[in-house]
Amino acid sequence: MKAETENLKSNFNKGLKEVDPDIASIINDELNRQNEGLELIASENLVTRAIMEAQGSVLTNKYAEGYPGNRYYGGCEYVDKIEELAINRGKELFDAEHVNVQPHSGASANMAVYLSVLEPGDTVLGMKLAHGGHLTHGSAVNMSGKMFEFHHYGVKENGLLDYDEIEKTAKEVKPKMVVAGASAYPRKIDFERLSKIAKDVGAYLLVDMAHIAGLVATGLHPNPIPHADFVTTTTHKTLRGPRGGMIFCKEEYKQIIDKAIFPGLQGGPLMHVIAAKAIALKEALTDDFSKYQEQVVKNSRALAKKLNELGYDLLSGGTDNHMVLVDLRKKGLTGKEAEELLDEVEITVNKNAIPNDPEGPIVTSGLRLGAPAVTSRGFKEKEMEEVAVMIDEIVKGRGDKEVQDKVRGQVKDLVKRFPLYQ
Ligand code: DSN
Repeated sequence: MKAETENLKSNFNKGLKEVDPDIASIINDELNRQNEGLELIASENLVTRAIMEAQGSVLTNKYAEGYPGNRYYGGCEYVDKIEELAINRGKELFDAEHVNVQPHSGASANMAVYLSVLEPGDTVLGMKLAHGGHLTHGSAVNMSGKMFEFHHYGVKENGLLDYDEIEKTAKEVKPKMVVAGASAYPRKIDFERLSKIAKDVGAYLLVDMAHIAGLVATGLHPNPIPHADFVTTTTHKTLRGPRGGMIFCKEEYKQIIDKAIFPGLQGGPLMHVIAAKAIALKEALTDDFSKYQEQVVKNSRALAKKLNELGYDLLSGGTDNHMVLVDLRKKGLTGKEAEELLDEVEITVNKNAIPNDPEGPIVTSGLRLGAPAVTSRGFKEKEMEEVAVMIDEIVKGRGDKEVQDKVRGQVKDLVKRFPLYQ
């Protein structure tokens, strides 16, 4: 028994490779995939070593149900300091009165907001998933759609939000809450107008700024916080932090939001993730981060422009943010086919529905491309143009092994010039 205990304890200071070579080897494969491929998924990014270090720290051992200074566990003096830093940095970065940094994800952040002021069966108006909204904005297969009576707005044929239509629908259905924000919308969103629409019908406004949080933090997209009752975000997209969520609100809603997260929806906060969020927020307050976000938008625009020149239809004709939505119908292949073809040459993208898509959600007629991750590794406009040409070659030369080998080689050469984690 004693020998067994000693054995167990001796594992404590061993490295991953020794304790679990299977997992170590798979992580290494994933590292190589990230290093050697072109990451164009619009919702992904590449975090700094400091963020990864905090996530892999002893903070993972600590329970801290409650909030700083008011916990249900002892030994919280250090995690309190960490959470306070995260809160203060979040408030400073987004000019917010209150922030809750505990949501495990954007999905739980949204659910907590619903639970804070809505009753089951209440009417809510959000953006259609098939037009760029999010699963948690009332999709029938999601808890939000099952618990509340969601009505939906979408985009016009030209891919732009139709604010008059949203206003008309709001007047008809009289929602208790309007949900704004999108997972696939390449243009600026007029939060001021949406706030007016919501106020006129006596509804709360929730803005989910998950995709554009990094742009908002650096003034490249108007900040929804002055216009909305609640603003949610993930921390891992343009904001370039660890995977997780946050909720911003006015001081008057602080108590109900904090209660909705804990004890309403979640138990113990993930303190290692909150530390990593605090680091990401500190990084986001720097000039370097502003320059990075400016480059994200320039890169996304360069990609859009080149694809356009190569004959691709883009939703809304271009982009104001970090993403480009491609309508592939004219090119004679589906989103699923394009995603798979590009995957084979280490270009990672995701298929995406276009408004009124003739294909179902598993196949789709579009692609969503994003600049955040490749910009993190140092790509500029010139490289984005090269990427557009590679995508076009793969689409045009589908089934041609020579073309595939050539582009695979080009991807290798390109990423070698911009090494990532070494
Ligand atoms: N927000 C989704 C995305 O944009 O990929 C994930 O839930």
